[in-house]
Amino acid sequence: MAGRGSLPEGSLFLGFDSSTQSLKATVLNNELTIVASEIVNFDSDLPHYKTEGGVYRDPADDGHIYSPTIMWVEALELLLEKLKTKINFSEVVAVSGSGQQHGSVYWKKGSHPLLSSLDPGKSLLSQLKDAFSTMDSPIWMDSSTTKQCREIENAVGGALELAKLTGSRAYERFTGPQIRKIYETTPDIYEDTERISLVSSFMASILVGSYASIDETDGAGMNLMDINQRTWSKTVLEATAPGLEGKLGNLAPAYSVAGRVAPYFVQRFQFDKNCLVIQWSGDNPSSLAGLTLNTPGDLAISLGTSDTVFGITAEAKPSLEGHVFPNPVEPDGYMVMLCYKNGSLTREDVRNQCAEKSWDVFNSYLEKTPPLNGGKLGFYYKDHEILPPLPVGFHRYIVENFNDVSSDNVVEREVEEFDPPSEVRAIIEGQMLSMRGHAERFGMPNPPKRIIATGGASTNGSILKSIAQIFGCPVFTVQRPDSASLGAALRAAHGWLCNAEGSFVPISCLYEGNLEKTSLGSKLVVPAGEKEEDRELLKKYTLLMRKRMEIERRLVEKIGRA
Ligand code: XUL
Repeated sequence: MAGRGSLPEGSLFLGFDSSTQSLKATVLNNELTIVASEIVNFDSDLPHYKTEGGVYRDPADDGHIYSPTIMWVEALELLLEKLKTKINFSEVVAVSGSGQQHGSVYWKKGSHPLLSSLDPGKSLLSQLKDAFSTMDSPIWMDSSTTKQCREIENAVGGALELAKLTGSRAYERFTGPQIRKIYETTPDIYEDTERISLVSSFMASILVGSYASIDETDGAGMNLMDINQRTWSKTVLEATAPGLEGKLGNLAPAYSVAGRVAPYFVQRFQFDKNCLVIQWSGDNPSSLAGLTLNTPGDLAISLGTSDTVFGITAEAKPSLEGHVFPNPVEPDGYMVMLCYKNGSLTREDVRNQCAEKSWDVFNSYLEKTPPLNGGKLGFYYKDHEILPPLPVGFHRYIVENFNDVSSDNVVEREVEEFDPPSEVRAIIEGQMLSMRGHAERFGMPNPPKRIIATGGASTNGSILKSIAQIFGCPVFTVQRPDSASLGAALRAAHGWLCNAEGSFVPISCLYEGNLEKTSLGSKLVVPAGEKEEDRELLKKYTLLMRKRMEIERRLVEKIGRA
């Protein structure tokens, strides 16, 4: 079997992450050590787009959130310019990337010749600015397609049927409902589109100078792909929009080769002409690879613009909650995932309102308030939430009598506000209790063997301590919180190796027995509490979690999106 030595001496592997707020790159050498990283922040590095957090919010269409497609093109060019000073592109033997999941790009009829003959004397921006049938890319934060979701579910026999077919019931941010909205509301744009890419396959298309396939993992975030066959589902395609299959192209496994890097990049940035572009995938799937998640009892929690919880499983058992995607690095396996829209931006909002706009103050409040927060439970939705499907709003309750865990008399009363330290603890405990409650309901490991935390907020020790107490398991972190671009660089190496071997090779071949010497190793940051008082605390959190799920269900019945 191939070993780590199979990666050629002196070679580099480049991984991108085209996310909501930025485009990042991580470069690994053949020892799988990070040798460079770089970032373009959309708001501050490309201020002329006037995005906030990388997005536009449409005041005229509630929940409609999108990004300017061309900004991602300009960001790629700028990132390569910045990276040029740090690495020699001619040493890169494979490139891959991850994209925010579900976002889509609409190539205008007649654009392929443009894409396949880019002039290295001119910028990408100047050549691709007219290549799209709409300049607006719907992204994962959008929640304006509830109507289309119900239409698609009804057409295939209900939400559970759609979940069984595609791995998820219809979600507003998923690409199928987004495409249907475009088809219904702006049919001329739909008609004028020759190819629909995901953010992932869009960036790969630019790099190979031709339309790249959608990879099977990110493709499962569209409500269009048959999760068992890994082909487009004719039933759902028909329920979504006419003539769709022709606009989607083929699907491909995440570890396969999308093509060689286009001459544009060879001439303008001195890439080697044999440099392989490995299929790009979604950011959560790439994180799964970067975290080297391979044990079914492990859960990953990513705390970023979105918060996600994910793990791996051998079988696809979709339900009305959560998502099943193919595992990007294991052809027969699956990944399971939950996604929350109110992640870092909402934590930041509470920080700004209650903790003097300072993470230090925020953390000191978290440290000085007791676990369980005296029964204070908060629901904080700065944006319309995905899980549960609740609208913008903050809801606060005080749960009483839960100190006696055997009591049936646990009651809550709604209150207007909490004192600032309690508010800080309430948002963190609330987010984690929701993750635990939904993860258990979706059949994820309970308790997990361990949690690996990643994303920006995974550097916050106070938050990690709460995670360990609420889930009752040890918490690990990785060296860099940006596991998506790291995972993409690792997938570039994996794709390169599979290509060199002529067939699929397990990704662990790249690091087996050596993980700790690479940039991929994880370290224990909060051990599981073993004392009697820790067990008591966990029982009380379990009770509080059940109460929270009950209140949440009532809120959904009252004000949730149907
Ligand atoms: C996953 C999701 C988000 C985006 C963030 O389903 O919508 O996590 O991938 O980039």
